[in-house]
Amino acid sequence: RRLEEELRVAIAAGELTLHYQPQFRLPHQQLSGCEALVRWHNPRRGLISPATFIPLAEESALIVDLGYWVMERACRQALEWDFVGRNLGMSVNVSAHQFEQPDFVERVRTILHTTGFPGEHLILELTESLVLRDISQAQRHVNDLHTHAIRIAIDDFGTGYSSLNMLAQLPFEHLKIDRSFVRDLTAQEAYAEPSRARVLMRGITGLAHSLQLKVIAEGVETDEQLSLLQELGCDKVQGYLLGRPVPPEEAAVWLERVQ
Ligand code: G
Ligand code: G
Ligand code: MN
Ligand code: NA
Repeated sequence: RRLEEELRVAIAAGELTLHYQPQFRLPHQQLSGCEALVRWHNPRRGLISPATFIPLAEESALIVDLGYWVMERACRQALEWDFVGRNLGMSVNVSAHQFEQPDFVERVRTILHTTGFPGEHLILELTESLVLRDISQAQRHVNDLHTHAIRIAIDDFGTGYSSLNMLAQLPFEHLKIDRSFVRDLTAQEAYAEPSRARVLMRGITGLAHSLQLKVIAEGVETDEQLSLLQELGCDKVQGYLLGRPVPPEEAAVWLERVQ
């Protein structure tokens, strides 16, 4: 309750910032874009993780305002970094509550209009649990987003229980493999079965490609994971190995890695 109140004030007071984590295309590891990740610097509490305050914001209408704030900020940043001229994509997370607003697409369109950022450089990351709550609304929103050339990624793929159902009904562009799968590829624990994890990963990429979807793996932390993912047909990668989420002033390190 109190934290929620503080978060409301924080948005207005400009205490939220965005960090950006690079994404790379395989096999040559060219930069393909980045994901915007929100951070909250509270003067009293210090840095508060989104893992703490996003779920809190999701309990109220706050997540909606926060979501549009992030989207607009990320679009402006991408323009500043010349994502259009360099053909890069900006990925932004969208919460269930935000996506379910009847005027969702309208608000996104307004952001594109006021910032001047073209929809073809925007990728919205939706978690799979959200989209199935109202499949026909989701289909309408996805179709409307496509008329603005906005692409959609299913985030945390494989962790929900209705992944395949969703793949059947919604035409997305990207499938983002949850990092638990990436971890399992090279897991050393006694209970782990990396060989099964690899078969599963190859199956998922094959399935995705048959549906014309690109596969992006998140949470890539080691060279071994990276080369396995490449071998198993993954199209893009994101993770600490290739770049942590950083504030905009530190993004120059990877922004120059464009071919
Ligand atoms: O960046 P980090 O790993 O700390 O993020 C923790 C969680 O918060 C992740 O699940 C991530 O998707 C989520 N998150 C980060 N930024 C945003 C945002 O702008 N909007 C939403 N809805 N979730 C976010
Ligand atoms: O759920 P979502 O994919 O939006 O979450 C992104 C979160 O994953 C961010 O909070 C980011 O900090 C975190 N993250 C990014 N790369 C890695 C990684 O290589 N390992 C781990 N453990 N977390 C990562
Ligand atoms: Mn995400
Ligand atoms: Na994820």
